[in-house]
Amino acid sequence: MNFNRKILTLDEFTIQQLRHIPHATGELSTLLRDIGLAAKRVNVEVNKAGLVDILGDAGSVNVQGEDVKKLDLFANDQFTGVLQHGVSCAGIASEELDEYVAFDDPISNNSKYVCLFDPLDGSGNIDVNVSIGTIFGVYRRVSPKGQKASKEDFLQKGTQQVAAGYIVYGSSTMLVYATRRGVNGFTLDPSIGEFTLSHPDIKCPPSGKIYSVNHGNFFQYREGVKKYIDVCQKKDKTTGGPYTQRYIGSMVADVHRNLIKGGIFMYPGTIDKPKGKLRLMYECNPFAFITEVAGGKATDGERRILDIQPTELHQRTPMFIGSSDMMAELEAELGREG
Ligand code: AHM
Ligand code: MG
Repeated sequence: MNFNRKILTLDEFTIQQLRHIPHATGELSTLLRDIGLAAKRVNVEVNKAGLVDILGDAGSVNVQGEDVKKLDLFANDQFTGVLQHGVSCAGIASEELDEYVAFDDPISNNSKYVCLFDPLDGSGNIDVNVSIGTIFGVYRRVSPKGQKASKEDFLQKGTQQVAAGYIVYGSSTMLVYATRRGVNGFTLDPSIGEFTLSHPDIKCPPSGKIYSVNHGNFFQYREGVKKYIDVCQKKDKTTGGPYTQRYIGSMVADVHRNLIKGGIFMYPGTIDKPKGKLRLMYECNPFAFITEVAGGKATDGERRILDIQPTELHQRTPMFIGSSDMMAELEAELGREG
């Protein structure tokens, strides 16, 4: 065993990174630590999801006579709970809640940040043991300190994110987060119960060979998207095509893989759902921020995702995200649409 290798935990790394930022108060590192704590609790439950199913399904009562909570609601409670009881977060918004929640107590009212999250994305995959994840974006509040957070704190453009990240509950559990300084990945070491720095300074390769899209909707996509899927499938010496198609149906796992290996993920609008399925505020914006910091791109087909002015907490948007060269190929096809 190599005792000389310094293994940095999430907390150590974050404190070190943020120490260099002028006027940093440590609130962001505290908030990220809180998220790490909730992630560990959710991880424990995700790992026994199959057992919970045996003991009693959501909405039912387990053998101890306690209510069994759906895992996505459990995750929502965990993330909300750590942020509410921490010192950095003035309020949250979640895929699981219709409205944002402004915490109303003296500490929270003086906190610097708000956090928007999808506590358990891809939760339809839990019962078949496929990777799922948590996605979060952190914004500096714009309302004055000393009072409750307000709607405008939660409806900021993605460019205003101070940090964004995700947790993938997969073959191992990883937490990846970005600030403007870079993207770093931490793998949960179950033997010590700590997230440890395993993927420092993640860069999205400019080109890749993986495209991820729900092919079942092919005939519902706009012309440029269909043409681009053709490009992905063509043998071509310059692009290195045909590319490989990979689609887990869990955005966290799909985008994580493409971020590391290079690739493009698409959730276009369809004839039936012109805005697609994914939510701008807590699914697309965090990934757009992470991917851009890592050197990639994210658009809705026309605009940069991060530039979209939100009007509603739960609004949807088409999303195209990934390696810059592949995004340029896609944009060329979209630009040729009649
Ligand atoms: P969810 O928030 O209800 O879990 O849905 C989001 C998920 C994404 O993780 C994934 O990329 C997408 O839905 C898959 O949708 P589809 O089955 O339509 O391809
Ligand atoms: Mg979701």
